[in-house]
Amino acid sequence: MTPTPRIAIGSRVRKSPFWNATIAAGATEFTVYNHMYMPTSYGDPEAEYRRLTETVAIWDVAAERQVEIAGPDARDLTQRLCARDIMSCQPGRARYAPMCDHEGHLINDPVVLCLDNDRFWFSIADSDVLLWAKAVAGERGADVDVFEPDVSPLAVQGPHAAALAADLFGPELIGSLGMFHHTFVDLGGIPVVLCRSGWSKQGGFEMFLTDGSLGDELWRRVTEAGEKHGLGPGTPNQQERIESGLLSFGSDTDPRTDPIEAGLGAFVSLDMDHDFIGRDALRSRMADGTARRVIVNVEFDGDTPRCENPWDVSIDGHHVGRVRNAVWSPRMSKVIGLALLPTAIAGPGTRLDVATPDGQCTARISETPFGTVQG
Ligand code: THG
Repeated sequence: MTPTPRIAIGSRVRKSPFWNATIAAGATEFTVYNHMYMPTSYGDPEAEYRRLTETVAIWDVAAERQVEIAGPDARDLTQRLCARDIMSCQPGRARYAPMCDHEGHLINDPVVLCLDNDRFWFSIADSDVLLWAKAVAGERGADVDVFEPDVSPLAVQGPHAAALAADLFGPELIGSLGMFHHTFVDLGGIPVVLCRSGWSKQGGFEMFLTDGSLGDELWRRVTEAGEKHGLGPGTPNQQERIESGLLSFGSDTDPRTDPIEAGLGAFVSLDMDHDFIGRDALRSRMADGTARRVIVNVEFDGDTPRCENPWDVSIDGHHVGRVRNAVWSPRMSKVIGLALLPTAIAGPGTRLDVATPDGQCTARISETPFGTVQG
């Protein structure tokens, strides 16, 4: 058997402040995300899924790097960069805000935190938003600073996350912190911005550590407090997020996917008066029906290998699109996945032939969200 290749660890790709802690906790696999290493496994996917859905997991998501925009024009520039209304976003609130290029293609889907009326953080998915934001600011002559602050998110996700957070930060604070609300807190000398957010539908919080030298200390505090809540290590979880319908930019999407095709229509403020990059292109794509594709849920009839490259999908021998992700779903007890297909054929029930590296297999388009109707 050919050996599985390994990714070399070196100084060009940045390490998270939680790197040592994740290695000590037994991380076995990393990916490279925003030019940083990010853990993707601790070697026991079943235990990690159970922790996330039944108790609480701690995730190193420092690779969700921050881009700060600060200064008199910060709100205007942030709005220009985001396809969702930012003008009405108040300090202490955050918004999941897709970003487009001038052709209306999705280029990132950050969580945007409004820290103050003239200060925003883009907590980014895997693409170079810092360069893009600097270029747009420079070309527009915007009166802002655009830079990367010393900020590293650490997530706790799962049904016991709120009880854990209450132990750490106090029940009053946690009781009053709504979804996508955030606040500056000092955790016994560790400065964090605490936000109720995270890339799962299990509930949870993200602690944006604002002093990268305190990574080990924050990890230790959280894991000690988490012991009685059943906390253990985990990572952004492909099984749960596909079951729950959360987008993975760059994995589910290709370079020409627009946010409507990606299922983010609810987070795009197309009718807003304020202009944003890609608004006109998106409006005309919508008007002439050229938003021709959509990401659909699929259910496979049997097992599949790991989806390391997109798999061609055909119907009656005609190529129609690609499956971009497939995982075993504990909730559905079958392999489920996501495919980018023409809208015209994307109705639930449509049968698909999928070419995997192990051979042809069959699948059907299922409902969104998964499990809502039995077909
Ligand atoms: N947390 C932070 N930064 C991030 C992510 C995160 N940056 C990259 C990546 N994740 C961005 N992707 C998402 C995708 C979905 C959501 C958050 C980040 C999300 N969606 C909810 C939903 O779709 O139901 C709620 C959206 C809403 O109501 O506005 O939470 O996880 N810091």
